[in-house]
Order: sequence, then C-alpha cells, then structure tokens
Amino acid sequence: MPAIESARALLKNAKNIAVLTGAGISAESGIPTFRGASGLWKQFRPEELATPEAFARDPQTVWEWYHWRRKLIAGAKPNAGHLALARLEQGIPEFTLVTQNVDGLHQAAGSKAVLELHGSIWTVRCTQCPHEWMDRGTAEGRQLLYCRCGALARPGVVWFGEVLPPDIWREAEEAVKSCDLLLVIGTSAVVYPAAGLVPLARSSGARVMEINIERSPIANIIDLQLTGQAGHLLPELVEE
Ligand code: BV8
Ligand code: ZN
Repeated sequence: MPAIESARALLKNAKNIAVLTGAGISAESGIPTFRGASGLWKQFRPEELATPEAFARDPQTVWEWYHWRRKLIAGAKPNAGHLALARLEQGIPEFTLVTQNVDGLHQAAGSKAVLELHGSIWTVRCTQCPHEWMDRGTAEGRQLLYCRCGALARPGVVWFGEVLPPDIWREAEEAVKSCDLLLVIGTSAVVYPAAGLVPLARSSGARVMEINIERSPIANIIDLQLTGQAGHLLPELVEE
C-alpha cells in the first residue's frame, strides 16, 4: 500500500494527535531553514549566534540577525502545510501542536493549541527586569532595543544553553505521552530536548509518522516516513 494511503489510515484511526514541527514547515513560506538561514546569513551558525554568550559579547550582531529574520517573517504567510494542520486540529478532539519555530505562522494559520518550545521572535524581554512585551516593529540592522527601565532588551526566544519554559515543556511532554499518533514535520531532529519528544512518543505507545524532504536521524525509530514537502503532502493527507 502506498505510504500516503497508510498515512491516511493512521490519521483516520487516531483519536489523540500530537504534532512536532521544525523550520521545514515554514520553508515554503519563504523562511530559510536553519541550515539555509545560517548559510544565508554571513556564514554564522545558529549554535554560534543563538546563545547568551554571543549576545553578551556582541548584542548588535545578534539583534542584526533577529531584525533580518523578523523582517523576513513579517512578510511571510502561512503555507498550505500550516493551513492543513489548522484544519486537522478542527477534526480531532485531542490535538496539540508543539513547535520549535519562533515565527508564529501556525497561529497565523488558525492553529489554536500551539506550544512554542523555543519562544517567539515577536516577544522581546528585558535583560534586567521581568518585563516582557510583544514588539512587531521592524527595526533596521544593528539597532539595539531597550526596556522601559532603560536596560538592554533581548529577543524573547530560548537560546542554546538556556532552559525551555518549564510549563510549556511539561505540557509538550504530556501531549506526546498521551497521543496515539505523533506527526513529526520538517525538523532535522538534532536539537534537544525537543527531539527527545520522538522517542518519548514511541515509548508511550504512540505511532510516529515523519514528513521531511530528506532522511532525518529519527528515520529508524518511526513507523512511517513520507518523503516530500510539507506544503504538498499535508493537504493531501488532511483533505480526506
Ligand atoms: C538546553 C530558538 C540546557 C532561537 C533554538 C553542547 C553544548 C551546549 C548545548 C548542547 C550541547 N549538546 C547538546 C546541547 C543541548 C542543545 C542542543 O540540542 N544542541 C544541538 C545543536 C546539539 N540544546 C539546548 O541548548 C537547549 N537547551 O539544553 O538547556 C540546560 C538544561 C538544564 C538547565 C540549564 C540548561 C535549547 C535549544 C533551543 C535553541 N533555540 N531556536 C531562534 O530560533 O532564533 S533551536 C533552533 O534550531 C530552532 O528553534 C530549531 O529547534 C533548531 C533547528 O532545528 P529545525 O527546526 O529542525 O530546523 P533545521 O533547519 O535544522 O531542519 C529543517 C528540516 O526541515 C530539515 O530536516 C529539512 O530536511 C526539512 N525540510 C526543509 N524543507 C522542508 C522540510 N521538510 C518538509 N517540507 C519542506 N518544505
Ligand atoms: Zn527592564
């Protein structure tokens, strides 16, 4: 039976679905993936830029990277993959969408139960006081942002070496432990603890299906692999 048929059958029998997405689901909205993005952006790698050390050492360069990405994301629209997941959520009583992305495109597509493991590029927070706020402005280049208290502000995202928001992480673990089907879409599955949700689903008895344009490290622990673009495959999967 073709993989898409088996995938449809898995979807039809699922009562409780969890989804884990990565940068790949936003690729067709014109947002380069991390491998693409870092390649595209002055040869920096996220592991070098998305860290508290990099920000302490050179906040202008880190803000320049985030201003560049905010501008890209501000001009991007959810693609057919994001929209298909929002439709799927409507048809399934128990549905949780866990994302590693900070672009907010799942919410823009109409998804409701979204857990942003790594925060949002649209929130900004103070480096000194507890103040955190939404900022949709598109400042230019190397401009630094400041809090009302006068201290330097930083992007409201989780950097490498930083802990994930504890309550969001706990909710994501619960969702994955209680689902009977986990869809893993557009992630290289190399960043932890997010990638650990896949073996956690398996050990909790869920079936796991992956949608990716290439083979990822989880390929040998999943039940079904659909190779192709999320923007093409998800509408086919969800339409039925
Ligand atoms: C933590 C937010 C510790 C910011 C991100 C050594 C030293 C230091 C740390 C570590 C270490 N070893 C391991 C670690 C832990 C580290 C980690 O996992 N490192 C990796 C690199 C090995 N993790 C952390 O540091 C985490 N925190 O561990 O805290 C701790 C514990 C206790 C107490 C104190 C501290 C924090 C990790 C979060 C980092 N923040 N982003 C921002 O976005 O600006 S991670 C960032 O990169 C993304 O959020 C995302 O999660 C990750 C990239 O992954 P993907 O989303 O998968 O994207 P990628 O480009 O890699 O892949 C795209 C995929 O899509 C590909 O497979 C491609 O084939 C596919 N694709 C492309 N197009 C399509 C497609 N698929 C379908 N359709 C298409 N059209
Ligand atoms: Zn402040």
